[in-house]
Amino acid sequence: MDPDRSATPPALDEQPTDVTERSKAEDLDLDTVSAGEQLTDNMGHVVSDDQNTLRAGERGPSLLEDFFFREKIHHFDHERIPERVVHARGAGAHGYFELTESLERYTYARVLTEVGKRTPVFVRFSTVAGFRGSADTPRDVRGFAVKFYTEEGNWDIVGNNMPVFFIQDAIKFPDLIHAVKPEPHREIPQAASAHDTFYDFISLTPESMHMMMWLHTDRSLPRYFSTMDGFGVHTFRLVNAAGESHFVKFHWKPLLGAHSLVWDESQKIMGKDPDFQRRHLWETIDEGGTLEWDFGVQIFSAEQAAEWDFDVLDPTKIVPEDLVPVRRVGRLVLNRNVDNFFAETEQVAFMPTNLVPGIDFTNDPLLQGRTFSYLDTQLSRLGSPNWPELPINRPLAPVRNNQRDGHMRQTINRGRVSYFPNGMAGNKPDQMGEAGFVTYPEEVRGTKRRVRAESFSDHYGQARLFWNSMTPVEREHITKSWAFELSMCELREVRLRMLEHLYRVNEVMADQVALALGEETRGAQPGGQQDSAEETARLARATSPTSASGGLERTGGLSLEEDQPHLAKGRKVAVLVAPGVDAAQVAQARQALQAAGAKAEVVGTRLGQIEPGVEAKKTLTNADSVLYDAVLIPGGAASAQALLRRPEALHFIAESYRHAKPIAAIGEGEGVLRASPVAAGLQALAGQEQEFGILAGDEAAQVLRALPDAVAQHRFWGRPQA
Ligand code: HDD
Repeated sequence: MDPDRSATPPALDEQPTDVTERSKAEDLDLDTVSAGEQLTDNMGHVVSDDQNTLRAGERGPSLLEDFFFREKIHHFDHERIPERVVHARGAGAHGYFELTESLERYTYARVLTEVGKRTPVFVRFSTVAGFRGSADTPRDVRGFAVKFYTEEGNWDIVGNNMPVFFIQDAIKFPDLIHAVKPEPHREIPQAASAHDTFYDFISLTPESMHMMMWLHTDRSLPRYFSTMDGFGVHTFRLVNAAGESHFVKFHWKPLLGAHSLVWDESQKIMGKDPDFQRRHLWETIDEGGTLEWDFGVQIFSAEQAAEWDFDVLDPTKIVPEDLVPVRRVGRLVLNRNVDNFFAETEQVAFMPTNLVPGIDFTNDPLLQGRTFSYLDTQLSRLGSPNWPELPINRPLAPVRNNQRDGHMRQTINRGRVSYFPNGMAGNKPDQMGEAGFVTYPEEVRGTKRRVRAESFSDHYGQARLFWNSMTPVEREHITKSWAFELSMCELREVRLRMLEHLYRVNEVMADQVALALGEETRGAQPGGQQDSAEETARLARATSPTSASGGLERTGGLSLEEDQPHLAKGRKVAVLVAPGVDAAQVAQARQALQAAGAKAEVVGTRLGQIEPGVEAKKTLTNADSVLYDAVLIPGGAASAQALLRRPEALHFIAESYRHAKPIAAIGEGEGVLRASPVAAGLQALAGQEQEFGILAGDEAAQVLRALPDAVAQHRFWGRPQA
């Protein structure tokens, strides 16, 4: 406890039930300490010398009685815990959830009925396959886990940034994860699905095909945490005060829209800044900003679900938004960084079994299996059944039960009674019947069998629906991603098995991949010119009939290119400068971007003050275009000359161009742009530059007026490559 605060933890019965936005922060404060003046050991003894062991004689042996030494080394020797078996790499932040529309008609959960109430939350984002020390931006699914500290106990939505999953039954989860993790004989490759064991498994698991289509879009390469969707994945159940049940799918829709990296960029970021996304999360909040999502629900009845040609209990299926639109009923705001990564982000434990009254499970066999795994894993990760007492995990709702003892027990339970029924404590704490969590009384009948329901058997229909709902650019990215990943598989038999599946999803896509793999095509893709405009147009036209889609051929809500909000907020623009740069233009750029919620970062030919008011905290040596959303080259003859002499500056521009990012140049800065390797591309664009995100001119005001909109646009596809 922080000596400055001198707070005393309340006895459990007195813990606050009036949950407010601030209350989790106050709760954590009870265990938060700041560095003090005097160094002590863990027993409170003030330390005289922490840098020299106690020894017999200046050059003699160390003494066993040196309890300061032993304690320090003992603690160090044990300061690692097992990383999460999946989702090991992640970052998190605190914030709140605010309901904007009551769902009283469907549920009696207070968190979903009390409009305007701010419930504290902790959110952790993660990759799945990589180890804890891996990078932020591999091609992978992202975890999106939200813990609501509600007054009725903790509620966790342990979701992903994709709405479906690879497998239909939890018993296959260890197989899936063993296949995707580094291969066991040589522990290669790290944080990558592009290898034999993964595709060996996937090629023999056709139920994964819909999820695999998602994995091969840029959705598996989110730009920032703040530009990715979140999904509860499973169909859950809402129950209202009258005991009526509805099904529900949970969604998180980012205010900034869902926007992604491109594959080449994401690979480079893994080297240039492996902490890219967690840094952006930290810096955004540290600078007073927020990350925000709308909370959406798709609510439907069992009768509606019975009409559809797919099973809503099958986690490899979405409920298309064109069948049931997403209703936005709340918002999630992240606004506070952790004080300590290990104590909070590493020790936080999410469980799909953390539900509150009015929200319930369904019989989705993946969800059913998850009800075991998350409780179980915390024991090996956190080491004791008392892990719910950890500050980040403990609820704000009071905890009163007869559980006692165990490693690292913190709570001091008064009294003689730790059993029920009891006469000595008046049968307290009592079971509350209908006032407690009551399971929805679903009628269930059946014969015990190890089977997969027939209604789960369509594995390609929604994969096709997904392909049909993509734009030409997205189709091109999907095809290239398949070509890359399968080309990394050394075993031809694995590649061929995968191609068979791709042909069942879409023939044009499969032919393109077959071409890239040097295999026979099947006529859907004549010519073999992968990148030609003709092929792109053909890809755009290609659709295939679907099934398991509620009769839809395509649906909204799947594309990253259509119907996404476009805001410049949270974006970072590199301003390339050298001595002699026009400082007024740099100031103007900073202002224009700030007004749109974006940031200008000066990247200099060297560190430090370049001109009055222009300080470079980044340089051409330690920064790179992949870390920015756009680039600006301001005027100033000497600056432009110096930039032209630096190959890194020209590479910066060329790569921004290739990754379809906005490029702006003012005055002499335009000369740098036109002399860079993109010159030929720019010539081909003559007259259409602005349409393709190239803003160049002598008028600073004019260029800078257009820049925030171009930054918001995110990417300008289809530029001619030089
Ligand atoms: Fe899981 C962690 C999401 C299926 C077993 N899972 C974990 C995390 C997320 C998900 C976001 C990280 C939580 C955190 O930040 O601490 N998992 C999902 C989703 C799934 C899913 C969306 C399918 C819809 N998971 C799933 C299955 C099993 C597990 C079928 C086991 C049968 N997941 C685990 C786990 C983890 C975990 C081993 C590792 C660390 C942890 O739980 O706390 O128990």
